[in-house]
Amino acid sequence: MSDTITSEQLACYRKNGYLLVEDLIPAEETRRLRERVREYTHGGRPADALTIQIEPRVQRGEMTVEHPGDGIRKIDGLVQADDLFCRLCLHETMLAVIEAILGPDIKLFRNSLMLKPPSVGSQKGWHQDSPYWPIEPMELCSCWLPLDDATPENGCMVVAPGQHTLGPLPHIHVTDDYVIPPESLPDAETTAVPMRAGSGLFFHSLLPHYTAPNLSAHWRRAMVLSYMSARSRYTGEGDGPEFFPVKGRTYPGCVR
Ligand SMILES: O=C(O)CCC(=O)C(=O)O
Repeated sequence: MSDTITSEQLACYRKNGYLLVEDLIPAEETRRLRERVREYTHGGRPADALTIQIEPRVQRGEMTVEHPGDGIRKIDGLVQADDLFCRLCLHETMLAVIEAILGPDIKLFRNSLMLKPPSVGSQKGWHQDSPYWPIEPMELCSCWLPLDDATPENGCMVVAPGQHTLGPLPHIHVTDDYVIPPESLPDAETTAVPMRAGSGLFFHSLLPHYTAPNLSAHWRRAMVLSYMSARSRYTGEGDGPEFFPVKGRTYPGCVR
């Protein structure tokens, strides 16, 4: 066991499906990441290598924003395109926690910056991540790391502790989302997890989670890095993409 995470913390992760590690990265690093994001969204830093998703209501013209950067919902590909985010993905403390959970051979499944601009950011309905993802076993671990303080008002994470043990739940398509129907998560206890910027919420890919719309005057930007064991298998069409190598070995017949 590393010094970063105790056996009690690991047991909590296995039982509840999540673990909060406050102040995972230094405040100065968080500030630099936040500034870098601002350069992409508002400062003219070239974003050609990134995949940008606009808030659906802004995209459809149902809502107007002062600056195009105020209408962005998601940016994919920062780890591959940006030195600061690449370093974050390989951050020593982050990887110590991931290694304690997943073992020594690790690949990155995805990296997304999730933005909730003030008064614009919409909710993300209750869902589990694994039903979205063509990976077996359904045992990925994401680190959700807010670059701004995350509060119930601006859309911090809300989780259903322990419900990852239910296995994959049904999901249905609704307007702009793919969610667990309420009857499939009856009477589940839920917990909001407010976090300081730079803290990390590590969560299992079967843990049901939700974020509220940002009704506040404050940004909520969060980087999410989803890691998997290099022994995982790709269950989509073909051999799948070559995933970003993080640490350790690659195994024949497993994710590339
Ligand atoms: O950051 C958010 O608002 C939602 C993130 C999320 O649900 C996810 O990454 O699975």
